[in-house]
Amino acid sequence: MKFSGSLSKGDKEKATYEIIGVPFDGNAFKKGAREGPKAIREASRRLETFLWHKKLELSDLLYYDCGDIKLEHKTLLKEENIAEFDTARKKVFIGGDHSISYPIVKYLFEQGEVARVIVIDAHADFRDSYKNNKFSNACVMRRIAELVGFENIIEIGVRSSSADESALLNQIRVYGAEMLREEGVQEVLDEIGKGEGKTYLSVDIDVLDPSIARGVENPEPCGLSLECLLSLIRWIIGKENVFGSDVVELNPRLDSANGITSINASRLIFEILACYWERDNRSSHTFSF
Ligand SMILES: [Mn+2]
Repeated sequence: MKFSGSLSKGDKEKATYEIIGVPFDGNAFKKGAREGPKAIREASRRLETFLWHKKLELSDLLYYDCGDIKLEHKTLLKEENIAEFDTARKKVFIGGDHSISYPIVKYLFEQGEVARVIVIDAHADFRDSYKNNKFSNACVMRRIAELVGFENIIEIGVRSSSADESALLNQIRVYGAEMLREEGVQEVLDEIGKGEGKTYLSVDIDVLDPSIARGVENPEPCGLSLECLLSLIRWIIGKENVFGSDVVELNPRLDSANGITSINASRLIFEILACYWERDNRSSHTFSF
């Protein structure tokens, strides 16, 4: 099953954007995120194909769902897996646990397609090692910061880290969940300012409040509303030169019976694709709902 609105295989050359599933949870503690891409594709078909707030049909956006990267259960995602995709098309990767972001960013960074990384996540993910695994999903932003430079990392929505991690966070830019709540989203966005060069955007679905995103390995209280998250996405993709993005950490085994976390994740992917399209096709951007 393809993500709702995908071009058919016969028309895939018309695609401007690509969706790629990464069914991998080898670096997560609780397993199940490998089933994320399938659950998100199924959930995408439960939503209308007409984006009411943007007056766009999904089919207007011209994207192709390439399916999943073939990975054995314990095989790490490698840069070679990413290399088979054409870097001319903007991408959305569907995880998978958060550790998938590292090989993706590493490959794109080495191709000159990433200069700065913005992550929207409840957790800092800044441990040097977790349970003897330096590539754990709990270490992913530390590894990425070491790769692209601490000064090129922005974390938004964070509300959890260890004390050791916290001591290092002054080397990157962090806009915590309470800051978004107290100062307002727009004020925080103004403070972030526009970056230079290409940006990679990683969205951990656990940044949402657990009441609307139960299907995650590490739910963290006091999270963002979906409206807040969508505003962040609109601003970031509207202002930054975002070449690639991912939506990670959905674990359908832990989701509510009505699959609301999968629904919210697919709604988020609709927004990312529509924002790519608006940036490329509309001269002015609106950030209202
Ligand atoms: Mn997280």
